Order: sequence, then structure tokens, then C-alpha cells
Amino acid sequence: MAGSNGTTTDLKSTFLNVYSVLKSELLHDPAFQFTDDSRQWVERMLDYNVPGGKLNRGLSVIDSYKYLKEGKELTEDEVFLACVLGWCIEWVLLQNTFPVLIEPVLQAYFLVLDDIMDNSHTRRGQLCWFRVPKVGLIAANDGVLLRNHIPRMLKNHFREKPYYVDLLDLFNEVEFQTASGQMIDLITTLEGEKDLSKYTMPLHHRIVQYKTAYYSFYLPVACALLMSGENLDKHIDVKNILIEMGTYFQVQDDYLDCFGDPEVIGKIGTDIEDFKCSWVVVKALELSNEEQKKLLHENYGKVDPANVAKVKAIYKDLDLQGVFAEYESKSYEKLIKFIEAHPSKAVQAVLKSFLGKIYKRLK
Ligand code: GPP
Ligand code: MG
Ligand code: MG
Ligand code: MG
Repeated sequence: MAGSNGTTTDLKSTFLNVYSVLKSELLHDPAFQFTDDSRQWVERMLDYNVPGGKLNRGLSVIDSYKYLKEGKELTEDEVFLACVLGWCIEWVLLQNTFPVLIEPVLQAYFLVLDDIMDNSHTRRGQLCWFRVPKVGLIAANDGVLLRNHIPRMLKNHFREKPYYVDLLDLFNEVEFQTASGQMIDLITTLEGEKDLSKYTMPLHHRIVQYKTAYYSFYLPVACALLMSGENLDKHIDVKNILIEMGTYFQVQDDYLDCFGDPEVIGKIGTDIEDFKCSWVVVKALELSNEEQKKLLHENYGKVDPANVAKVKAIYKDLDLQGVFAEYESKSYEKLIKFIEAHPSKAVQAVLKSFLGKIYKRLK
């Protein structure tokens, strides 16, 4: 995990230095006439939402790129560029580190908007951005700004690269897939159509594959592949493994939403209240008897803590923690098998390191 050894710690500080450089460029973008007020707003918004995550995605861009170079030392310039990509992603998703700079921006972008849509309360141990006094729905526009920071950063640093167009295309395609996944996540919960009987594993799989797996798993590695001069069409097998891994990651997220420690995961779960098609409720429906099913139908998707407690009591009776532990080790074994079937040892190393970072995660 990030910070657990010297190399990763160095990488993290490199990453944070790159963050300052990128931030400064964004705050002095010649395409906009900043005033002091507007510059201050964007700076505070970036500092609140972009750094401070686990930096897995962003850092995995650097890691992957290193592996792909098969042990050859990266030049300072190469490390810098890998960091730039990492931040673009986190800018959107707020949590990770791929072509290290861009990824956190992408993460920030998705999370700022997702928290509004999910009516969440906290994120990374602090209030969700839209709940900060005086922010409110300005956060929706901040999400749009974060999204637009990505192509600004890509232009500043990758314009002259032969893979620039492919990189833009990759980000566009993955963003489309993520927003489409988010759409199916949201429309299943529509008021008036709350119908638990439509919550099945195939629907869950479809939602999480699109809303999470492409941007969190495929994107960082695909960025690293493009930077190493690879053609993405030739790496469909890598893509398939990463989508599987991303699915497993979102099942963990669903599990932690209900069973994780909010102090550790940095957020308070809202999936039961939000009537989400979570892995936990789908499993519960599969395993429950008629009476338990009836209780789930009556209590799922209500904000009253008494209803939530009834749902959690059924989860406990069904030993969903044990069922999840079983799923987790089965998934790990299956993924290791897939990975070991890949012909390239370098690619195997990238994928195993990625998997190692998330296996049995508590946050
Ligand atoms: C994770 O879902 C999915 C996203 C953060 C993608 C959001 C996409 C947009 C286009 C806004 P989640 O709601 O389970 O995540 P969390 O548990 O972190 O809130
Ligand atoms: Mg969501
Ligand atoms: Mg959410
Ligand atoms: Mg979640």
C-alpha cells in the first residue's frame, strides 16, 4: 500500500510535488482571466478534493509504467509525465494515482458529483464538498471544472506526444462508460419504481463494470500502455482482467458501505437508504427465505434508522460477512489464475501489484 515502503513514500512525495506544479498551471491558465477571488476558489476546491486519497490509481500509473519498462530506470522527465497522467484521473476521482497527475483529478470529478447524487455526508473523513458551507450546488459546476482540467493538463504536457490523440480518446471513452454506469446505478433507484425483484447479479455486474471498473482499473494501465508506445487494441486480454478486478473492487466498496468502519473508510454508507443495487442486497435476496425477502422489501430504501437496522439484522442472520469472505478469496484465486495465463511477465507483474494493493482492503 502507498506509504508502506521507502520507494512508495518517495513516489508519493514526487506525486505531491507534481500536484503543486499542475495546480499552479491550472490557476494561471491563459484561457481564462482569473481574478483573485476565482483563483482562490479553484485553489481551495482543488486542495479539498484532489489530494488526500489513497493515491492507488495515480500511483499505479507510475508503477505500471515502471514494470513495463522492465526495470530500466525512468528518467526524471518520464516520472514527471507519468505523474501528470495520474493526477488527471484523481482530479476526477479524488482517490488514486495513475499517469499520476491526471487520475486524481478524474477521481475528484466523479466523487464530487457522485456525493451530490448519492446524498452522501462524508468523504475521506471530511464533509462532502457540496455540504461545505457556502459551496452547495456550486459543487456541480466545480465537478464540471475538474472535468475540464483534465484536457487542459493533457494539452499542457502531452500535446507533442505521438500518443496524444489516443490518450484523449481513451479518457473520453472511459468517461462515457463511467457516466453510463452511473446512469444505470441511479435509474434503478427511481422513486415509485422501487422493486427489489429486479436486483440480480447480472444487473449488479453491469452497473459496477461501467461505473467503476473502466475508470479505476482499465484507465491507469491503459495510460501506461499508451505511454510505452503500445496499441490498446492488442491488449484486450489485459483489459478483461482489469474489468474483472474492478468488479471485485466495487463489490468490496459495496461491502464496506455496510460493514466497514466509517472512521477507516472515511465515509458513511448510504446504500441501504438510497435503495442501491449493492452486491450485499443482491446476495441477501439470493439467500433469503420468503419471510426474510418480505422484510427486505418492506425495509430497504428507507432513511429511517429503524428500517436500516432491520435490513442489517437480516444481513447478519444470513452471515453475509462470511459469504463475502468466501467471495473475496474465490475472486482472488480466479484473478491470479487469469493473470498467470498472460504471456508477458511484465504485464503479470503490473496486474499482480495492482491486485495486491486491493486484496482484503479495509478502506
Ligand atoms: C462509485 O460508486 C462510482 C463512482 C464514484 C462513479 C461516479 C460517476 C459519475 C459520472 C459521477 P459509489 O457511489 O458506490 O462510490 P462511493 O461509495 O465512494 O460513494
Ligand atoms: Mg454512487
Ligand atoms: Mg456514492
Ligand atoms: Mg459505494
